[in-house]
Amino acid sequence: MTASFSAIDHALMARALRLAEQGAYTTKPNPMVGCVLAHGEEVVGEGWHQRAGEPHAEVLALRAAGDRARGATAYVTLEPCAHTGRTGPCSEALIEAGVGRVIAAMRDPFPQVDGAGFARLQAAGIEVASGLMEAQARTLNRGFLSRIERGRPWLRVKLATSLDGRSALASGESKWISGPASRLDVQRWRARCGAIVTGAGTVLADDPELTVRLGDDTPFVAPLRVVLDPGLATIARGRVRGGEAPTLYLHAPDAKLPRGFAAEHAAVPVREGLMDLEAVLKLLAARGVNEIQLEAGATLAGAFLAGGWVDEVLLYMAPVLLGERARPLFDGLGIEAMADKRKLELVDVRQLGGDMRVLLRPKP
Ligand code: AOF
Ligand code: ZN
Repeated sequence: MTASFSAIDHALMARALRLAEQGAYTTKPNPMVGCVLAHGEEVVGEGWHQRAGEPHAEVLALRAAGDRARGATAYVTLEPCAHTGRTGPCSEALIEAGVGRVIAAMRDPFPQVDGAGFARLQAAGIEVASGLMEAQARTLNRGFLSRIERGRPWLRVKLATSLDGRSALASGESKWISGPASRLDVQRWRARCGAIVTGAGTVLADDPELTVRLGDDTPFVAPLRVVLDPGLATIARGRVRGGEAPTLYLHAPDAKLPRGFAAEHAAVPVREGLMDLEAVLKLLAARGVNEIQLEAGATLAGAFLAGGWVDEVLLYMAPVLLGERARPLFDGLGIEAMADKRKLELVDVRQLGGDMRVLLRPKP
């Protein structure tokens, strides 16, 4: 189904991808999807999926195009759906509107679609091609794809570090290493994710609220706050219990639940004093979490990294020195020889205020 694509095709798919991205804070647990309808270079309708339960991108683009959808090419960042979920099948809507051709960036691995949308379009005599700007589309929806294809959310670790690679003083004090521009940027990454995960140690040391505060009225769907607290040591304290977002406590099976404990909670197996991180990830995927942002100390961040669960590292490096007694970024990596060093790949580097932001992906 891969075809050769023209420069116009590329430009219009790029436009559809930019539209899709507008749903970054609101489509969860659904993927971000954009759609452009065009005759040649002339765009006659466009749309993007805004919220789960609301119309899909194609439907909005078809509405905008009206009669001009007939004979148009539809550029969609994900295979049009074939199922009747919270909304009707988009492949059917495209057929009814009489579009002439459908170009998708990628197939939708969602089990109820997974090629069935393409098949339906082709059965109706519509020319279908897929694979245009697929890498970009996969990057955009890395959270959704991770949940559907791997059964676990995409895991991003957010860290603030000094120039000498330290994340907190020996006392645990860490406020503030990075500057205001970095801290606002963190809020945008929080708004994207389905869950912000932290540990009991961070709740006790930093008392974070773990809500999204964008500083304006940009709409977002609040991420679930998750506290990994084997012994439920923090349930009676912490700002994480306040604010406008749900909180989930994950604890050891033998943890004692205090009488009248009202917060949502679930037991997760514990091995050698540490929670089974794979079980944590599975549990969150089952709840529809596409992207996790881990905001925790060196112990938990190190455990996730050592376990091979980290997909992305979002690092804010401030030009300050905290000295040799301060804490590292990741504990427990057990590196003794150069041959054991952990390698990461640079994805993006930029300056934010007086800090440097580095996005990295661990190498397998
Ligand atoms: C599309 N266009 O814009 C989106 C699609 O619960 P529903 O009915 O909204 O269905 C959600 C599923 O539909 C989601 O998991 C994904 O497979 C697909 N999303 N499909 O044709 C869209 N957002
Ligand atoms: Zn659809």
